[in-house]
Amino acid sequence: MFKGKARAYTNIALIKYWGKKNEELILPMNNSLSLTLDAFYTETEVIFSDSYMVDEFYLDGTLQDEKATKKVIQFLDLFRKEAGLSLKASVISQNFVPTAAGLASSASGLAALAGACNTALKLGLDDLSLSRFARRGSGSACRSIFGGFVEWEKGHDDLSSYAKPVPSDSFEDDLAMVFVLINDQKKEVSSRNGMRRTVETSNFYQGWLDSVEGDLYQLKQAIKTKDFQLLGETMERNGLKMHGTTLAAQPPFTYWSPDSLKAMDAVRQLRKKGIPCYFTMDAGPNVKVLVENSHLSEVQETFTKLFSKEQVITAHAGPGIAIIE
Ligand code: FM0
Repeated sequence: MFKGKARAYTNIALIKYWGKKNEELILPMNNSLSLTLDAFYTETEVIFSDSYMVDEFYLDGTLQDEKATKKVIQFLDLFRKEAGLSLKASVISQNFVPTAAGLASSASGLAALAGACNTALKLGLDDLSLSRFARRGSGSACRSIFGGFVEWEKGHDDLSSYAKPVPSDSFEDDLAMVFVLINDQKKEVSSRNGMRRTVETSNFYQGWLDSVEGDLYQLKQAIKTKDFQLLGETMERNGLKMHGTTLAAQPPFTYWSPDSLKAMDAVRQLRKKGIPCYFTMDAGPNVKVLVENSHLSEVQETFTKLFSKEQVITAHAGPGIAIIE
């Protein structure tokens, strides 16, 4: 019997990963850059044993169906191949999120599973290799191996596509990210399907590709010089462009709901009042607001009033993957 357990934190991209050039290997079209956060994480244990007849996957105490388990099985296969064994496994995963708000993240989940497999099978993979493996589960998971600011180098093949920490002289310790949780009835387009449809059909996708490198350069400059305004403006612009591409897809779609617009507008109003804060969004209606700790209370107050206390969650920079037990 081989056993391992790991914890990984979720991350939010300031420069987005949007589009793959290789679907099987999950090689992205562009580099991305994220901040790992302390408020949401996953703990995953894996046990490989000859007493299991099939792979099974428990998430938050519930045995998962075939579809959810299939992704996990394919991921386990990568590690079984690396270790040269064929034992079936049981995967027990727990998401730690402040509320049950649909924030369960594939990034933290697959990063934690990668770490657990590495320990269980005594593979001795270093963090860069672990990042490559996590990438095969879900692209954004490769960034959750590391804490703080993290860049995913798109690379050109399996070996060259991985994440690494961005030197920052602890700039991230000055920052907070406020999550505005927006309830939405709409059925979401998954990030996987959304980016595929965009790459294949959106006339705006080329515009995304043409400008993302410039955004990344500016964002790295902002980190280097600890320039919060440049950081925020670049993040907000990049996120808006990503969401712009979906409107020109065939068929078109958007992740924005009326309350997302309300939150974005509130961020703009706060700036007008002299409070520097900036927003970004991912493949769902939630809005994430980046702010310095010195202005955090004003942002929290605004969104608690506009929405509700339960809908506002504050995160700070978080650590990289940890092996537990
Ligand atoms: O995180 O198809 O990693 O950079 O969150 O599993 O590789 O779920 F919505 C924007 C994340 C996409 C941007 O995509 O896709 C980002 C996004 P997969 P992911």
